[in-house]
Amino acid sequence: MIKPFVDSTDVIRDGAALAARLDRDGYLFLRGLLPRDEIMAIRRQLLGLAARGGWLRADQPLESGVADLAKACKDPEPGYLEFFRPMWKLESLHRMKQHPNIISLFERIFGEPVLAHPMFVLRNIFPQTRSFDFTTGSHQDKIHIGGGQSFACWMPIGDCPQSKGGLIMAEGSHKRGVLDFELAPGAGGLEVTEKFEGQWVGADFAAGDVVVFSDTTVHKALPNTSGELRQSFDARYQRLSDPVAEVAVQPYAGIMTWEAAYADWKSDDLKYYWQRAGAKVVPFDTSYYEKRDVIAFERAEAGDVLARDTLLRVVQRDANPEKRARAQALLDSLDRRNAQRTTTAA
Ligand SMILES: O=C(O)CCC(=O)C(=O)O
Repeated sequence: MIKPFVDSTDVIRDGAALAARLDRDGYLFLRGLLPRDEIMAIRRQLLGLAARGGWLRADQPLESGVADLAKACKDPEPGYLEFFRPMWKLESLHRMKQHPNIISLFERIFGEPVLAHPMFVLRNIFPQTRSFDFTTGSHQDKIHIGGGQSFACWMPIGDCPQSKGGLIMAEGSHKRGVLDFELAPGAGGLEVTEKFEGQWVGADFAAGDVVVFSDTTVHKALPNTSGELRQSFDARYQRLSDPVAEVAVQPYAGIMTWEAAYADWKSDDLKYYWQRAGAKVVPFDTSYYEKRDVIAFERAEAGDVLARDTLLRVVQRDANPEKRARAQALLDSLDRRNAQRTTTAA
């Protein structure tokens, strides 16, 4: 059962009340933090780019965002990244991440200057079908974000009823550090396996509504059963005085360089802003990924396709060339086994 989020919109100007709720529940739900028309303008841009990838039904109006299920794909598949890159570069998205309404919200919560992480995630989640499911499992962001304490701000790009696969939170689950995990099929590729506290809470989101949550709050997405592409945005914020991990000041998942990201931008004010702000960049704690990769290599050796997305991530993102080569070899062998199975079955 999913209970409604506690709505904190009524205390939005009160930094102490916001900080107290965030500490108590591990999240804050805020209606209309961002202007609806700004979100809808970005939605139109993103849908136009999704249509170029053939991701949307050509016989339906573009604004409906109805997905072409035959084209379902997911991060980090190369076919997904090809059409995702032009989306991630959009100046409007990077500007939205620094929206004064978000920055001033965190300034009130922290009572000190804020760093918006340069890295953010844009999601295009195709509807769940019998053969396709990319629903994000229960996880904590700390593993992927590293650094000091950070907080995510998640928002759908457009309206997002629960049936479209919004994010839900395990209330009060943030107090016990990083919990044990396993590989999982959805976005992020991991799922908490250790028992955690907390009632699941959520809401139907309207464009402009956001949920803010801590890097140890357990959260997950609901399945997208709507027939539409669920597009959403999640960025992280922290105290400028805290350390920020290297990975959080790089473009998402190494998909391009900053030079490439900035190539078509009209203004310069947001380029390399964290360097001028004096962000304290520290190495990324890779220990959780090391543990993930041991599990993935073992599973891949046993022929388990669940390891596939982790192997792809290692191939695309790991700094160690030997590890990348091992992941590539295991990926090839998994794909060969799979092809043989399909031929035998046919
Ligand atoms: O949008 C999703 O499905 C996952 C988002 C998420 O887990 C996050 O923002 O940390």
